[in-house]
Amino acid sequence: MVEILDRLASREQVRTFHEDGAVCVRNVIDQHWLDVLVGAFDEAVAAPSVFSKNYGPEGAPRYFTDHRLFNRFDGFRRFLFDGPLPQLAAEILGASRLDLYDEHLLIKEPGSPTPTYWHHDMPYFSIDGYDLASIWFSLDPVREETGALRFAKGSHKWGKLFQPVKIGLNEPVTSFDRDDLVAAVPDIDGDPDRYPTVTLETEPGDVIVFHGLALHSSGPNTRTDVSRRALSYRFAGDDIRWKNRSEKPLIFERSLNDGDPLSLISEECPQVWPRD
Ligand SMILES: O=C(O)CCC(=O)C(=O)O
Repeated sequence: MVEILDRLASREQVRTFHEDGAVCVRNVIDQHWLDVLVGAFDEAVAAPSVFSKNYGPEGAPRYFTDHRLFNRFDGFRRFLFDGPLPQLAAEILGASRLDLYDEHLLIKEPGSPTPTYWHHDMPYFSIDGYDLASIWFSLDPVREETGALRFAKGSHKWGKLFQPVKIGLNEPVTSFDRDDLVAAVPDIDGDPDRYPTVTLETEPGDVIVFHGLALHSSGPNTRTDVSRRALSYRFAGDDIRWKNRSEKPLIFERSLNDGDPLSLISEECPQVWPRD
């Protein structure tokens, strides 16, 4: 384990992540990095990749998403390798090494009517293991009415993998062939006593760290004057290995064999912690 002198997460925040599956850490990204990212977001929106999508209905303000940013845009590259997020993820996971699995841009434009339906991330990804943390943040202040993330507390410890859904539609993604997927996410909103939730509203600079098995959702962006420009990094820790879940991985051009380490595709999944 690399010794970290200036820690970014308190013991209490680490405990909250492991107990609830999600924690908000305030003021992690400084103004310099936020300015870099504003420019990088503009460049990414202007040059979508083959993986970009609009999750929302045609003609409505978009729920625009894309992946694979660091090797196309210098601002994202610098932020990934020189910014604070890998250290934060390593502290919270207690990881000795982290590889990037995915970068996910998620913009709910002003007035975007599209919610993010309840899901957890692990079954969408071509990996197995437990040490997977996502770090989500927005360049804009995020409130419940603009699409703040909600989490089902403790759901990462339910020991279940739920059927992936198209997150703007709540329809099953049919290409997955896992036999250990439990049919559907339960009705979390319909039974708040059984499924307590937490909504995490953020300011620019705040980040939410959540476990790859934590169920989460968000509402539409009901404000017509504010965007919700968000980015979610997926950091894979010590026990994560490749696992084929469908004919073709969702956000990769090629596959590995089950059990392979991500270091075999370090161009797409570079080591981000420890830093060289
Ligand atoms: O931004 C959202 O509303 C959803 C984010 C999400 O599902 C994720 O980061 O895994």
